[in-house]
Amino acid sequence: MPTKDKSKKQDTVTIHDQKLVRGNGGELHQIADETTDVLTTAHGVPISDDQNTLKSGARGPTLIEDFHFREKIFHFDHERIPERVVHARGYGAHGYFETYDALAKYTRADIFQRPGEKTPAFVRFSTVAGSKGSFDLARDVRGFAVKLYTQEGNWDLVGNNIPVFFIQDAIKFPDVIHSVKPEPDRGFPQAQSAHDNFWDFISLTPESMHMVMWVMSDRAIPRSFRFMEGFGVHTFRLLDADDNSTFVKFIWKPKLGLQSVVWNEAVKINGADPDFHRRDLWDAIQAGDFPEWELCVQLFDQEFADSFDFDILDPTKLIPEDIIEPIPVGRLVLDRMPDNFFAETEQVAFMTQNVPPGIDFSNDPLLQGRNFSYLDTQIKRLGSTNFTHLPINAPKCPFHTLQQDGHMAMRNPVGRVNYQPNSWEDGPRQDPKKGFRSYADEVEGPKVRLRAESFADHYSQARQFFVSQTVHEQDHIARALTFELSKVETPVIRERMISHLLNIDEGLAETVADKLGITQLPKPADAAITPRDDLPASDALSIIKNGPKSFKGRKVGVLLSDGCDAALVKKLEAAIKKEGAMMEIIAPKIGGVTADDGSLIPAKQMIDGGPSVLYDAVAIIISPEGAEQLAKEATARDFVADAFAHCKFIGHVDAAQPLLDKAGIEPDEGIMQMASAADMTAFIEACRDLRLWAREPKVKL
Ligand code: HDE
Repeated sequence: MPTKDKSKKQDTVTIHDQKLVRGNGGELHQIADETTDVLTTAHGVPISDDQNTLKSGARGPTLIEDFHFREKIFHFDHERIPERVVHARGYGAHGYFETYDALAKYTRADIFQRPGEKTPAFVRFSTVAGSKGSFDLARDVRGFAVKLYTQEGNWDLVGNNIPVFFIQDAIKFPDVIHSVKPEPDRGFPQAQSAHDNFWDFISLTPESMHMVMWVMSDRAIPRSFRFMEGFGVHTFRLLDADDNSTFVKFIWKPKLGLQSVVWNEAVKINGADPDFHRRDLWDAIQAGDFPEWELCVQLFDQEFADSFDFDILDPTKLIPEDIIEPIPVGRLVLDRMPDNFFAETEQVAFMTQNVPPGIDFSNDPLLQGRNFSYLDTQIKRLGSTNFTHLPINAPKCPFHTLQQDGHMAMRNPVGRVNYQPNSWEDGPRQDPKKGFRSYADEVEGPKVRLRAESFADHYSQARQFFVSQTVHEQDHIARALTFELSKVETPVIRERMISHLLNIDEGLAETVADKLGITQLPKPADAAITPRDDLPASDALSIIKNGPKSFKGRKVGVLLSDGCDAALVKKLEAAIKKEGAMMEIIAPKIGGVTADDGSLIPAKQMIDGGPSVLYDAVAIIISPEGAEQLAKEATARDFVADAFAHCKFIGHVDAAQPLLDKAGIEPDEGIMQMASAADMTAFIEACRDLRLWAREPKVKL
């Protein structure tokens, strides 16, 4: 029987007669009074029987008088709140932001004034299209929303892992989202863009072409939240103490480098572990392996904006890092999981309009629309204007509003003053010096519904993205487009997409057309501006060129059998640990294996539950008998065959050869012998490349 953990003392405070418990991060949560071990109703009445409803006789009807039953079921019936209309599936973690150098030259934002200062942060990663219960490895954009609890108010940087967006004007947002969500008549497909409605909309929306190239790349199937970048997307402003403005783009760069899975792997991971990304973050943080990102800024002035090839207000364009180098200004560390998923990850409310003094908006029409949308959506989802009273959303700096009442008001004003100006001494006052000021942008012009001509080039950066990729990444883009369009049932939509691809890269258009069986190439789509083919390739756009330099934070799946070489397992474990990587043991039985020295090595996974798609590299340390037995099992053969097909490094003992042969493995430099400690080191060093891409033409990913 589980016993109560008496060592975990709770830090409680009482405010307005209400007992609150302090969470690990200092935030306050409401709790039931834990001084009693007796189960009570929500009104505090002790309960004598929680197993049976009140009935008229043991076999009689239930009585309406049973207030305990009524309250219990009533509360259960109301447990759900509406899921987010987009980004419904998400996973969050707490941490902090640490400022590097003072940025006072550019901004008065308090968070950037004192080197070394730590600001509490909460981050929520998400997919966009799928519902709350969908799988993690959908081909999709990932949300990267950061709430920074600064000393001058919350700053929400609500970004994505892709630096551009599908549309240029917020008025098109419901359309793009409707098109990607399940089709309204049939209610499917879930969490997928591979269907007619999405590609119909996209093929009729040339401005989405740049984003589509990113979404068809491996950026849309990240290996982990820990290995992806985050982008603020829009151009923002920094304002100094005198309100001088500098334009800024925000980028989060993962310390562990970039990494994605391959599509065939993604499909299998979704079956093997639909929670792959959330489990990965949970495991890393629980193991004390805290993920980190550097916040980088691309700073530029009006003169640059006027001379740049594209409009800096256009959210379908980026500023290549070769043109404006991102400068690191601080680091984000995630070091604590929420105490309660619902209270924190689900109820957190991000809003683009949450900016502190010193940070301001640009006129990007998508950002302007977002500033309008995010407040609205919180009311729908959280049900009250008082959603800022929830601990996860409340500022952690001193604050004082004159707002009052409303549903579920938990922070109620004391005293007489609830208006301004007033004649009383107390109560908050506006402060023109300290307060938030908008940049005094000169605005004039007729009231029109127009798209700026400077937004008209939809293909040049799409092409730049494509030519910046390695051949492997280009091949993945071609395959992704082929897969997605193969699920489209209406031929004209497929052809329309080929006509856009012809404006991006002819070779790409021809490859995709050929795979789709389109023999006659359509005409290139009409372009408002002739697409440029002179934008230089940029290495920052490739994942493979920005991979890790070590195998740190990655996971090796180690397949063992009875009779395996215990000393070798220990050597491998040491090499993995030295690199800062993780190891998970897979065995024919969950109980583990008995090694050659008689020791019992426990397993985390049974072979059926631990396919190799869950790991970055695999090692096979089995006995001759084990190899013979495992060679007969489909799951073991798949374990090896998949690792090979996904270009992973495979370390193995000699005895494993029969299993490798049965799995159809052809030797190459990624299939490595394991007999000594030196072999283990060589194996882990090879793993730093993550995949042996040279194998790819052979296995055709
Ligand atoms: Fe969002 N978006 N969005 N979005 N968005 C929401 O707000 C919206 C856009 C992003 O983990 C909603 O609280 C409009 C771009 C993230 O809680 C909603 C437009 C970018 C999250 C909304 C955009 C994003 C959201 C739904 C076009 C990247 C999840 C629930 C004008 C820079 C935040 C919610 C979380 C969530 C509206 C476009 C990122 C409906 C109208 C571009 C990461 O308000």
